[in-house]
Amino acid sequence: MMTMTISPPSIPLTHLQRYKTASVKQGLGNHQSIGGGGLLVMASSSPKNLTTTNYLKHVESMKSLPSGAGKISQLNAVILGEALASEEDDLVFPSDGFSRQALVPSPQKYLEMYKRSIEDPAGFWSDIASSEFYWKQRWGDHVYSENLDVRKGNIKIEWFKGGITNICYNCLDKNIDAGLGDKIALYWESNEPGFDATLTYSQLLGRVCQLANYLKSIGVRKGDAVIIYLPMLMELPIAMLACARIGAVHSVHVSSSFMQKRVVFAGFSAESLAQRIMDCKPKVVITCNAVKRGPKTIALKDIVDAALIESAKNGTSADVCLTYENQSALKRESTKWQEGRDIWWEDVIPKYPTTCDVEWVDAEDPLFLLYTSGSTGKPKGVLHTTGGYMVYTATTFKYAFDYKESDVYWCTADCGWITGHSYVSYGPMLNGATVVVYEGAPNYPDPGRCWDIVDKYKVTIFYTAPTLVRSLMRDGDEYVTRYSRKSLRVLGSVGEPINPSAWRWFFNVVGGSKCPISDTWWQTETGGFMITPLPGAWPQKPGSATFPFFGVQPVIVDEKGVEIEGECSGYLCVKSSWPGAFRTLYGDHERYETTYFKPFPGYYFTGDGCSRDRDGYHWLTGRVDDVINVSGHRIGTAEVESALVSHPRCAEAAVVGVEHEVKGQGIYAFVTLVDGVSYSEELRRSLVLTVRNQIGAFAAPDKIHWAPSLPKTRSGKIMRRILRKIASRQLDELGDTSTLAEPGVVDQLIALADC
Ligand code: 6R9
Repeated sequence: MMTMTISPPSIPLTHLQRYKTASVKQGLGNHQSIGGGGLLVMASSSPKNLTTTNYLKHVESMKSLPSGAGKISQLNAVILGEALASEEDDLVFPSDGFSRQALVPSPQKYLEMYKRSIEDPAGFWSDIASSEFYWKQRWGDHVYSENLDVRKGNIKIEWFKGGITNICYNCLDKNIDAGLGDKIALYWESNEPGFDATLTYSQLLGRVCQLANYLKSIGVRKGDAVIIYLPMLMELPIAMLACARIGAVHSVHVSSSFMQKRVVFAGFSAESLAQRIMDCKPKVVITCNAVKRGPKTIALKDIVDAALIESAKNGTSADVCLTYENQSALKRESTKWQEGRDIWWEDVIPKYPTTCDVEWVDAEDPLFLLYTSGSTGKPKGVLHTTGGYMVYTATTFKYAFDYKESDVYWCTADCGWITGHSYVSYGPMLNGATVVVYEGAPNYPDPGRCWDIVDKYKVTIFYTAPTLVRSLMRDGDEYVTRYSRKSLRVLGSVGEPINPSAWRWFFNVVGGSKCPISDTWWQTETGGFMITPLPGAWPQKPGSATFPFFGVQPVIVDEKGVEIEGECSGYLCVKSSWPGAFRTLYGDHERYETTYFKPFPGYYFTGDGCSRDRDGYHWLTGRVDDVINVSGHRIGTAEVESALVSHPRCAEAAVVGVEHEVKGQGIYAFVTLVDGVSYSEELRRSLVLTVRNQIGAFAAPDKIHWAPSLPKTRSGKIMRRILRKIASRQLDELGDTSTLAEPGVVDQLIALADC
């Protein structure tokens, strides 16, 4: 086995220690590891070359669970419809009624499907791909081919190669052909109550085609990159679908964050946008002049202008900046304009025809790039391709939310996040769903806005992030209970571990104890859900993402990369590929292999810690690398540090994550000033502003801790373990400080903790 290239910190066993898990079965016993060999598979319809079925053990515990409900003698269990009255209640069974109508109504049914998906992935996925999607031409002999083992050569993942399709066609034309033309595709709700709009599937197709025709007219071709920097207007999914229709590769950037409540604007800064423009060299940037978030107006185009100036200095400029006039936020007269480059959307797009031929693409042609933080300063351009992503997002959406044609679905994510790609746009639309898109802030004009929207559109599936749940929970139940919410059927959570008390509040108060919660664990890299409840199939435990989705083999390994069985805690990896997996990091396949496949050869390494309890349930314990998860946004500590040290008065900085009541994790920065500079409130503000300007508001440190010097080893490595303990004030757990070059530094830091 290759030597490890990471030195992960020890994983806290918080979940196993903190949460009592009701046992429905004795421990999983002595499983035999089947080792970590990656498979080089060229699969047609033959099963994977597996010698044992031990890999299914982690789901087998479910065999002993009652199928569907019935009053269970199990202590601490409730059935949908009953409130989780105490902290001791830790199993929520689907009711008979819910299970009866569910796509997967029992653990047995899940096991049967899951087993097939693992033993015969080619058969399982090709059955779905051919029955539920349109292919201009079927894929070749191999449904998939993969190598996830760096020891056996380059990492490669391909699904449905040779298959010719188009995801926009599958989202729109195919649904319209099936009779859904007059069904509402998008309900759009403005920041200002009372302003809204709708588009049916046929109308949406018309809008998409107009933009697609325009893009073609300015020379955008298959494979060209298009940067989209739009808030949650209908034009955002329209722009994504238009790119997909003509085979262009979209790259959407967060322009606002629904998830953060108090921070009204939390988008990327001009500098980070410039960095992405330089990386993917788009022909066109699509934006709007401004957006309103709550009472505040944000001039988005100013940010794009600044980014384009910055990128031009480095030799990359976009020829066209297509700008939507968002009239409720800013009139065109007040918008700064560069003649020749800037074009008003409303002036040109409506003139183009409402039909546009589809560019048929290979399943393995790129669909989009999405930048995400890594543990170095440079963001990673995660690349997803077309066919596998299409099949995977649609299928995960359908099963994890137990989708029905009559559902009205609302996901609060911004499309600049992977959640907005997979579960605002593609997954739901591939299923012909009706989707709510909300432009504004969740607490505007007051913290009841979400439930006002739920009632207005009769939302049945509501999917959000724990950070929002926690912040609404703090505002009090009255804002929720004054609305009926009786349409709600299924709730969902994503972005970070949901703590059991937020889960309970979401379940009891928001869902009135009648809605299961799908706590979906997944990543930008995975394209779609990986570990998630199937709401009618098995009981949920507040705070656990439960069991793997079809085709996903999660394994927990120790620091040597050896699989651990049964009740355990370790690093979460995935064995073998799934259709929605990312294929590379744009322009840097080597970094792709190094980051994700070298730490534990034979596996995809997720960067997350995970515990598995004795019932086989998975509990995600957070990132184990140098990435902080703030309100569901991944921020590399190195990114924040490099922004801080760019300040002329900052000599050195070290950033760690700390627990934060609302945001999940907060950013805590230790800052060493240049010699002779003394600390002041003004300097603190100026440092925070530097980070806001360079990365974005969401990355602004919550705390600056003045540090005359930082605790380092003799080889000069900052000991973050100690900084984390100081940041969380766990001063009696500092551990061994003897390897520090200057142990006295620690006392100095503690003394300055509250300055
Ligand atoms: C979809 C998304 C991925 C990281 C991931 C993990 C955390 C996401 C979670 C969760 C526990 C969940 N995460 N969902 N942790 N339970 N249900 O969030 O993608 O922005 O790439 O972040 O978020 O740490 O590794 P992305």
